[in-house]
Amino acid sequence: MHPIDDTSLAVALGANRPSAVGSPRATLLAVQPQLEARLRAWATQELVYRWSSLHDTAPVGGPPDQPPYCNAVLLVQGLKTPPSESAALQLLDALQGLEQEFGRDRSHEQRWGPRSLDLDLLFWGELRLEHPRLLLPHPRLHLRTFVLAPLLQAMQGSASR
Ligand code: A4P
Ligand code: MG
Repeated sequence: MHPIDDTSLAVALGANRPSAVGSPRATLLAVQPQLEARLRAWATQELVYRWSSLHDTAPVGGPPDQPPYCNAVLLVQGLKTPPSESAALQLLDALQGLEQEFGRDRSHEQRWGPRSLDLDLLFWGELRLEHPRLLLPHPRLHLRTFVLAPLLQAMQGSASR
């Protein structure tokens, strides 16, 4: 088990609607290298990536008839940048840019409804934020098996750079 330390950062991935590249599972596979590249550009340094596998999960909340989700978590380690509000907001911009590239359109969505790609920042070290655009740690992190199970798996997984 690789412990989470005060520089670790985690991103949750979720999808339950097709994107231009295909099914939610195909979307998450296509997103993986792009997310690594965005993180590397944001951090301007080499990072260590620990990925969970892809988990097929039953929807939690939202409309009653929404399709099942594919979920995953990426745990990032080796960051030298100290956690800060401005850097975290830049990272949120990068995550939302990637969501848009995979067809996310928030203007037509219901709360917790179907989406082609959701990228949530779970935590960055011990940074606590209550910014209008960004709450850290993610307020529902501890309530959701579709986040906790892949996070635990990422903590146990092997590393890539
Ligand atoms: N925002 C605030 N804090 C954060 C953060 N830590 N990370 C703001 C990312 N964004 C954050 O997000 C709405 C706004 O939250 C953003 O504009 C951002 O500024 P969103 O992506 O449009 O909506 P969301 O993700 O639906 O919101 P939320 O409240 O994070 O929902 P959850 O908790 O992610 O729930 N069931 C299964 N099985 N798998 C899922 O992945 N996901 C949801 C969405 C519901 N049910 C699910 C799943
Ligand atoms: Mg989200």
